[in-house]
Amino acid sequence: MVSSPTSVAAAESVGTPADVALNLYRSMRRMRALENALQKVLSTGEARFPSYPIRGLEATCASIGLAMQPSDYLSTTYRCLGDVVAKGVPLRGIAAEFLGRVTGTSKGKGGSMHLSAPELGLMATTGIVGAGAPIACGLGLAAQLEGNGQVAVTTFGDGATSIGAIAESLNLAAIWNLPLVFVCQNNQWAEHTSISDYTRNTELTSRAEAVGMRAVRVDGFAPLEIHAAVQAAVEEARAGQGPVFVESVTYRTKGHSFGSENRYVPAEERKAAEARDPVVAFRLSILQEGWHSEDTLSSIDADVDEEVRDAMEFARSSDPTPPEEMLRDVYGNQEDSRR
Ligand SMILES: Cc1ncc(C[n+]2csc(CCOP(=O)(O)OP(=O)(O)O)c2C)c(N)n1
Repeated sequence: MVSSPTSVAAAESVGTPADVALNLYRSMRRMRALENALQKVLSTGEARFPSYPIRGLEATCASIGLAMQPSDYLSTTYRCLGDVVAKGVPLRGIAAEFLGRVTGTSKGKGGSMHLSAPELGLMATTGIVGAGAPIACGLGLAAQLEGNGQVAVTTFGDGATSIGAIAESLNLAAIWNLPLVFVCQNNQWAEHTSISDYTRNTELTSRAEAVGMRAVRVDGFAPLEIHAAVQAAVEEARAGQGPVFVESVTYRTKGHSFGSENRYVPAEERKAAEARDPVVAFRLSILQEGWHSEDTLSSIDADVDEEVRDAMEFARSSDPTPPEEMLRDVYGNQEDSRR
């Protein structure tokens, strides 16, 4: 059964549906444009780095940004581009990190899978499937002990819900009533394995409900619905009412990583998802609802394209991270840790 959000009141607190729609659109458009620019760098061979496409997930990612305060904590995965953009990390720092430049968020030595910007609440980006959840439990516990109203959000794929770390984190968060929101970006594939091939029960909300946590399942192609659910979950967590699990059902329309083939994905399924492209479809529905004009949306598109052009130029003109940087900020480097 698809459960619905218990409250959409929180969504109204950030403006009218037209305001929310515009903010979501801008955020989704920024992700799309940056991803396109980074993919171009890979296609032309200008640079090489691991890249995990977020195409199709933009609405889910954008909802996080609107719901979180800058001081709230986020832990995310290697498929992090959208989450990181949504969290408010400047595009210049993201582009530079992907390209391995000293001006990147992690001085260019983390790369595309290891961005972090603690000053903006982006605490961890990890390539270990499911590892963001126990980190988020720690962040949630810290927030609870500090009592300053901070909330932790963690995002992960559907496959991660079959990892022990997620099961343990859900239980811990529930029993400790942590201010924590679990956002499952259910793109229906775990690398080469489809969801129905690795679990009998594909209603992932049941994983959270089993430990007594409120869980909601939303359509990953419906930006306002996702936003309302995530916003309500964050508000609940902030109010001390405990953790919430949000499952957003979307679809991965590209290969697992840049350059990997996806012939194993049923073509008709992929085509159906492509036809629902959240960025394109949402732009159309904003116009159809009469919320904003073509001029307004085109002006956002132009601003975003310029912002991405500037970010890529900034990254390209920054110095590559030198090898000697690799041993700095390393835990075992005593000289460095004393500074
Ligand atoms: C602990 C661990 N096991 C296995 C892997 C290899 N691996 C990398 S991505 C991936 C699929 C994860 O699928 P999902 O959680 O659905 O996330 P998605 O990539 O679809 O966003 C796997 C198994 C890993 N990185 N970490």
